Amino acid sequence: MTEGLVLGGTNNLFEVETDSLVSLCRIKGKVLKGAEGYYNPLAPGDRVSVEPDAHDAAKGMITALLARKNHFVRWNQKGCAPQLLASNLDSVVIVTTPAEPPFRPRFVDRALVQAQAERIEPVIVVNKADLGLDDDAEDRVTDWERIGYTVYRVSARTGAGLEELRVALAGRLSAFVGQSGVGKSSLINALDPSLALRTQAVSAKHDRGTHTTTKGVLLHLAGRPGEKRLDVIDTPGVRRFMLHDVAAGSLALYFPEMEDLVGSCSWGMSCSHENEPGCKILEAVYSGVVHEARYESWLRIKEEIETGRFSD
Ligand SMILES: Nc1nc2c(ncn2[C@@H]2O[C@H](COP(=O)(O)OP(=O)(O)O)[C@@H](O)[C@H]2O)c(=O)[nH]1
Ligand SMILES: [Mg+2]
Ligand SMILES: [Zn+2]
Repeated sequence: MTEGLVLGGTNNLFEVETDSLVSLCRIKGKVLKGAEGYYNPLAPGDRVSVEPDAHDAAKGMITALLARKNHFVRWNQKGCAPQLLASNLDSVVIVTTPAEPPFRPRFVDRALVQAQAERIEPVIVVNKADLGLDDDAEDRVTDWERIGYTVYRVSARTGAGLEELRVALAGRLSAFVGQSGVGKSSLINALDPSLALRTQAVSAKHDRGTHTTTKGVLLHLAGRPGEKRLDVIDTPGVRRFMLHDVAAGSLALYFPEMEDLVGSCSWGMSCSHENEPGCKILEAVYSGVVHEARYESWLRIKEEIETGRFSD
């Protein structure tokens, strides 16, 4: 029995790395203990026990899932189940763009909440900075920085900002998440030019990227000489990021600028923060401590959790 790292896979066939050998593995038996209830049983970053095939070193059987440190999940509405995007992360890199596809700050706000709920450090990457940020994008990016998030403004195309990002990710396992076409694969390529991931032009017709990455994959990127390597997971582009396992009542705890106000409203913990007099969160919105757009994100996510319907 050897311990292996899941690099990728679909259905019941997974690429598992043991030492430096990658083998194609199936799950032994019908269910993998600890992996029940998800859209997919395993994600890149998972650690598993592998029984090597006695006759073929390129094959094996997955016999057990080792305990996860954390997992990054989104609700898959079509599949009606939580979808594992990556496991055992040190950081979630939330990639967004000022344009092409259009700036979607609410996607970022949602992914921030999910990362926060899993206690995984989020990092925001504004790719395609070469296209320029308009006032609206600049305003939201500045606000994320103000409330304590780290934001990197980069361009996979020109290479701007990539040095700092690479240094920040060295020695860590990070998952790149974002809508299709924001440049996740391009960024991963640019961080290590020896890789040749497939990137495709944003389809002009739909003004969003075509799905070139249909499954997640874990890649080891070489750092500069003397630098630690970067382990990154390229995740499939998701159009909608719905939350999983976050209760409406605790949502404000995952908004750092609201967190400390929870419980201090006149109506205490029963305040809905929507119209009550003496609501400290509404007061914070009026005084600018909470950005109106962030409050709007909070409202919509709360509505989504309460109704089960995506609201954007
Ligand atoms: N202008 C500009 N285009 C970029 C940049 N990074 C990626 N792209 C383009 O955006 C498109 C989608 O990139 P891709 O990496 O496939 O996105 P993914 O779906 O998130 O993996 C491709 O046409 C890339 O050439 C960038 O920094 N600036
Ligand atoms: Mg891609
Ligand atoms: Zn309140």
